[in-house]
Amino acid sequence: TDHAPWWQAATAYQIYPRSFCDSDGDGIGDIPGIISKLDHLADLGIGFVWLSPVYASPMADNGYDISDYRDIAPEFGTLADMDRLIAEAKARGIGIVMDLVVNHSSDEHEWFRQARESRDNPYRDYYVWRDPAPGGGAPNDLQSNFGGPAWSYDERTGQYYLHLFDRKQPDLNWQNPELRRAIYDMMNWWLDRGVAGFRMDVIDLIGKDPDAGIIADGPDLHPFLREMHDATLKGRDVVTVGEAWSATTEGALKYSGREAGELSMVFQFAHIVQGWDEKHGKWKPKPFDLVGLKRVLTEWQVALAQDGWNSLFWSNHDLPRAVSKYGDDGRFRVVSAKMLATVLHMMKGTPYIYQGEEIGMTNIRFTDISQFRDIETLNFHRIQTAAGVTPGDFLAGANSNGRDNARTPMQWDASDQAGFTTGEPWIEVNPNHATINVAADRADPDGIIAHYRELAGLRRALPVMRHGDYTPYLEDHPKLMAYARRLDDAQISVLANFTGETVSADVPEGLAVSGRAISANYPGRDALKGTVELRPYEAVAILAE
Ligand code: TEU
Repeated sequence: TDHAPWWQAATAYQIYPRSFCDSDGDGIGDIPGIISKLDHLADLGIGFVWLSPVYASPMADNGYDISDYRDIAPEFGTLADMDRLIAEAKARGIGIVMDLVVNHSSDEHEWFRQARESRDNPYRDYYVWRDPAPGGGAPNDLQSNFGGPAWSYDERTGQYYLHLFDRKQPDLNWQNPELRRAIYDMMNWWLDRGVAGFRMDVIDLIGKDPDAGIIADGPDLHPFLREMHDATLKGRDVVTVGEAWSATTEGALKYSGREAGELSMVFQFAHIVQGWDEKHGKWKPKPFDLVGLKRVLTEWQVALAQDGWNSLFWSNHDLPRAVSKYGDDGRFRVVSAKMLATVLHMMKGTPYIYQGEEIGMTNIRFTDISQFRDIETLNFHRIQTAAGVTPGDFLAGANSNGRDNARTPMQWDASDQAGFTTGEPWIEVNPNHATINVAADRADPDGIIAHYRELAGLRRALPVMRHGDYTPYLEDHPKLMAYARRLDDAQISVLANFTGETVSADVPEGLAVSGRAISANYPGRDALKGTVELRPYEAVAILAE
């Protein structure tokens, strides 16, 4: 554990730049705004920031559609601003991890402009083109993740191009070695500029074989990632995290195993997807099932115990707010936000805080489709209401699981637009910013920020928190989550109540401990033994003494 990489001791923080802090009043967050808030992150004890895309982009998908990988979108700033962000963050001990979106580009990228000119353009093969099916129409029935066919017809050259997301996000053709070389060169260009690593967007899709209908986990995925590693990451002390919705525990080891030579870790989504409806996916809310959630979390903790490394997260820019999904965003908002933090950060892995989670920001309740901005939500609204879903039902689903929940502006203070902008924000500020905001939480020594700061400090200080093994208890209990971490003689026992009721339970042998509460959301508990009464959303982590 002495030689463990730095990112195993780090707490990460995700910034969605569009919604973080606007320095110039245009209603859109920007890089100078981020720089002005670096002290907030340093105070939280953040080790690295995952910065969602800031590259040049027509913003069809808020930057996940890149038109120039070596430039910054004007609404976010300039390359000089980016260099300043990297330097100012570094001065505070914080690394900046860029979002690498290379499964697809924007259709406004120079490569695609060239590619669609003619079938023999040198860039044609940077993208995936196919003839129409023999009887006409799309080459096959692959569907886009944003709804509708994954193929769009391009008049000028009479072929279809593949887009697994919006039609403005054409898939890059990883089978082309020149394209791969161009991406590796670009990655090195950013690494040489001082970025601390990459978060790799939908990286599990790059090895696809669309003719065989294979999209995720294609045959060339791991060979490509090893090649990328050799060409870019090797020998550099950086952190990489691949977004992999398809990852199983076995698959995760292929990416992050010590012999794999690919990535530091992946974002796995099994714990998220277990909460989705089998048939209708995320658009149909399903009652919260703690036993199911624990089963998945435990499976991942156990599978990556000896090798590989977990990422730990409740939320990101594509997901609902943690406290609304897994806690209580009303009466027990503050205690339940702390409970979720303790339970997640005490597990083995690198924890990611999504902006606003550190103050317990909640989902927003929109009443009309016109309030939504997200391309995925708007596309599915069109498709599902045309297929007979009532507007009311769709709204309920979007309010529960839609991506805009995570994208309402960061709530800095109680002023008009929450201190996010002096102008008109690109998406509405949650009206609850009058009470839920950074200034108010900071003013409370017992606030949620203080709780997260403490967890980040414990992670740096305690080897058992970083490297201890994980043993679950009370696995079938529908209201409580319990586990112990052990390393040599050290032990941490964690017990948490996921309900707003008082729950009493007999502490199982093994979990029982007395010592010191190192992370807790109620005072006065420094032992777990016999029968305990857990208060609403109570969580405690006790370090054995
Ligand atoms: O998301 C991957 C992805 O598959 C999403 O469509 C996801 O399934 C959905 O939003 C879950 O609710 C990544 C980025 O994180 C997302 O913001 C981008 O829109 C997408 O890739 C395309 O780049």
